[in-house]
Amino acid sequence: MKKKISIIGVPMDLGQSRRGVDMGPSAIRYAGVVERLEKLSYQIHDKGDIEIGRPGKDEEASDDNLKYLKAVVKANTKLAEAVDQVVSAGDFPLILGGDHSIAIGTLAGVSKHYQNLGVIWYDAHGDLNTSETSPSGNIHGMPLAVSIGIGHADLKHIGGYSPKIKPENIVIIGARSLDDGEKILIREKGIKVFTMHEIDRMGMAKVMEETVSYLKDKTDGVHLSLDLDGLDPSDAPGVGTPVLGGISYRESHLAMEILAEAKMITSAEFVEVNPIIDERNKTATVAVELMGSLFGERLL
Ligand code: HAR
Ligand code: MN
Ligand code: MN
Ligand code: MN
Repeated sequence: MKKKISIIGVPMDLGQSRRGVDMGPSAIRYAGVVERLEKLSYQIHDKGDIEIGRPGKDEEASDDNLKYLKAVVKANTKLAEAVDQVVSAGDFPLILGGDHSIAIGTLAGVSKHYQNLGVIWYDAHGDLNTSETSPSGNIHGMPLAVSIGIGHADLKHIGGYSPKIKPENIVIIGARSLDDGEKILIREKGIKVFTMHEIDRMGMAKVMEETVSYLKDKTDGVHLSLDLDGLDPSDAPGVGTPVLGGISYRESHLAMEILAEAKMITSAEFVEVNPIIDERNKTATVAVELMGSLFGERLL
């Protein structure tokens, strides 16, 4: 029987300040995600988009440095339910963002199905802020903290339980823009991080091999949360918060290929594609190409 992948789009951009990532799911679909994965002989079920709606004008402002908190909670609650259903049905959930705050809902839907879910966080950022440490109040800078049980109660308790994941089951890859509070949390919790320094020094192959062996024995499933800003802006220009000196296109393919070989990824999301600032849908196209490698495409 063909392995089934269920796609869920989350057209939401309220977790950050630049409008446009709400068009990410469309851009990724137009870049040919369904066709690409069908070629690899998966059975694809595109479940369409989670309905987000328009927030009221007064919704952005928040007393507690959490912009659009209500709207983000609402969207992630719906997403958690949709993802839960996909996993219950035995399908592989592939989530298309949307800003990275949607990882809160994805992980809420996935992690209840595992005793020890691992998470690979492929990102220029740590996304480990809280309302106290966030320089921006943007919730897309907080989802990893929320998922280990640190942050606003309404965010933590999406899905009805907290925490979703253990700090020792996380690997961050590609970090190069970490806020002070995030650095403290990383040290305090002992979170494994391969910054750009380690990627340059060790090479991506070694980084991924160490990631795989770090997670293999202690997890019973691994979620890949891939923020396109983990890549260098020259390869992925269509992101809201680009940071120079990122992971290359080729290193990213290698990373996905090593994950495919390891057969360890059980759910994935690709987030932060912003078509407004992209160049001819380049970033969405890169996302689809990386999905190809993740799901087993080979050059020969
Ligand atoms: N760390 C900064 C903040 O919290 C910037 C976060 C940008 N985050 C993303 N997701 N694009 O990784 O505001
Ligand atoms: Mn991110
Ligand atoms: Mn990022
Ligand atoms: Mn490839």
